[in-house]
Amino acid sequence: MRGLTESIAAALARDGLILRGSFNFADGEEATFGLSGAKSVLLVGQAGAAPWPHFLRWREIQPLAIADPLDTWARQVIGAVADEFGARAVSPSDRPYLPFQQWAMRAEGLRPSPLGILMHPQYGLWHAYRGALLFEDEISVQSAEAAIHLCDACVGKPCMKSCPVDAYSPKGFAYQSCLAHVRGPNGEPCRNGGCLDRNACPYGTAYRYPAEVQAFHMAAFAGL
Ligand code: B12
Repeated sequence: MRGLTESIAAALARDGLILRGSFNFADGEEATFGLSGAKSVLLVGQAGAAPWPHFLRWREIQPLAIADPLDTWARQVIGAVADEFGARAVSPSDRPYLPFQQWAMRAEGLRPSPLGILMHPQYGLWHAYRGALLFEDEISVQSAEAAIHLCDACVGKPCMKSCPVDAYSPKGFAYQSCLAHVRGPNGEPCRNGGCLDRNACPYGTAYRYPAEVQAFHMAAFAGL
């Protein structure tokens, strides 16, 4: 018989989504996030742009004006899986923000790249989190070992050298400089093909999002 996580993974795969590791809250930790009752967390996300065709098919039958369509789609499909398996779903866009990256570091043993995006040993920078399934019963989870952190071996750090306005630096992400450039007259390459620094990363290139997908995310980020 298939185990719970295998059955959930199969349900998520219908929409191009995958399980991204799991962990159990320490006693009382869930309450600090306003998630009383939750014991186990299963992260849900994507490798590469696998959900994109599923999202597009859904988008075609939605009203033209719909706020945050990708978030809305993810909430619907992950919410349906939560209902099917007796879980509660939360989203990375829920307010106040839940610490999805910290959860992912815990669940998958990842560390941040110099860009802030977590570096995955297989997917590089081309992955994301779309939700989490919370269970009231403790699910037996395998504790994550530290993943190989590819940035440690990357000498040239092209991700720190490709942005025309040096938005990423050891001081963090200069979000306003990035926005001004992306929206401005010289921002067309970023608008059409995504963040130049992210695209300069040599790892996980087989999972790189197509230009169309990157343009969609950039438009959402820059409010275009
Ligand atoms: C707010 C936010 C932003 C803000 C950051 C403002 C700021 N300086 O705080 C802005 C709008 C700038 C932003 C941009 C992007 N973001 Co963002 N963002 C978030 C969001 C919704 C909340 C972050 C937060 O405050 N969490 C609460 C704290 C307590 O949790 P945390 O785990 O400790 O948070 C970590 C992050 O905040 C991180 N961080 C701080 N500043 C920045 C800046 C960037 C660019 C990133 C990636 C992370 C990051 O450091 C914290 C410690 O680990 C998260 C989803 C989530 N719920 O976490 C996505 C998230 C961090 N973003 C993500 C991504 C991919 C991006 C982009 C790179 C791409 C995009 N979405 O278009 C862009 C960058 C634009 C570009 N040049 O391409 C992904 C990262 C996935 C991964 N593989 O690691 C997340 C997890 C969303 C997701 N659905 O997967 N983001």
